[in-house]
Amino acid sequence: MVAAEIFNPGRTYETYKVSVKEYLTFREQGFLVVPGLIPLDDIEEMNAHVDGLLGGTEQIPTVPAPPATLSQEERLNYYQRAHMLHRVLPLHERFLLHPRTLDVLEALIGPDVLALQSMLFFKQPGQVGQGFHQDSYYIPTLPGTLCGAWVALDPATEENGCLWMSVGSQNEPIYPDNDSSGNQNGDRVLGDIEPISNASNPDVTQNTLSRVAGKYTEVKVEAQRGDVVFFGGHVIHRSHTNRSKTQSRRSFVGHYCNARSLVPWNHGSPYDGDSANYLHILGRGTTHLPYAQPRFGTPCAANRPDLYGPRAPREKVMGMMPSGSGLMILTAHAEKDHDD
Ligand SMILES: O=C(O)CCC(=O)C(=O)O
Repeated sequence: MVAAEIFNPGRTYETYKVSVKEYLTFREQGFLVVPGLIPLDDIEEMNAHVDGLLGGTEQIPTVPAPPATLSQEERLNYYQRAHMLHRVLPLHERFLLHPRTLDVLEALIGPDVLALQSMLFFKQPGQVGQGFHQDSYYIPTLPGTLCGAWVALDPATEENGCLWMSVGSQNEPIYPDNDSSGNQNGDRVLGDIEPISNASNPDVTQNTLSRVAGKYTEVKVEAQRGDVVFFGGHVIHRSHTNRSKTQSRRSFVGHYCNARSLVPWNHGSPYDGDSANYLHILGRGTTHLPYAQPRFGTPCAANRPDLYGPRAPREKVMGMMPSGSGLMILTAHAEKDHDD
């Protein structure tokens, strides 16, 4: 149990140890569901906050509050999603840097983990989903180590618009998109890669990434409150409209990468130099690259290296030497070897 008390006094967070089977599952199918990773007390705290936003009793500092004149239905549909709230609201920073989420990321893409983006999906009844896309097209990391952590705040079902993953597509390159945004991302080095069009458009006749997705079996990823779906930046995924008349499908999504990757991305906002690493928070481990401190002091590697800092063993100087039987074995270098 690490730093439970300082992360959220009064609550305990047992360290989550990823198994070899889970590690393999993440690689074999492109995603991994960890049931009940986030304690329900935390989920309820976030849901009360989301209710407060929709009810007008709480506000997003960067977005105008819903006008008081709105009907109940208009109020529920005022927001669809909100980005980067960890930079303005302490609760979102705590969710982005949740120790149990970082435990899993440390094993899947670490040991050094940089926290890049947070998103809150409101997905009320009738609200639309997001068509086939690959997250690494939008958030480039060099080398590509992007991983999403999708936290279910409500039970997510086929009816209310759960995630769908195209299993095996995690091995695909990132397809450049002929969109008009001027985004130059995608794997343009491959000789025969054909750009696609309209990624994220729910209409599969417009979104030609659906042709690539068609090579794979698509599976729905239903989830309970507190379950977390980890998915790599290459896997093709989507979600559908919430067809429930009564059930919202709220979720919190964090995006992360290995802290040794360069990140030429700041959610569309300007940054100095070639990469925006200095604006993203070091969650676990260490790095030779710049990083940011959490604005609201959530404990993580950036401000508590004593708890969450370097995990990688330091190299002991070894060499291959013949043993008495003639076999080559690894042995520590003697002092005199260094002097030679
Ligand atoms: O939650 C959703 O409906 C879509 C989420 C998604 O596609 C993503 O986070 O990349």
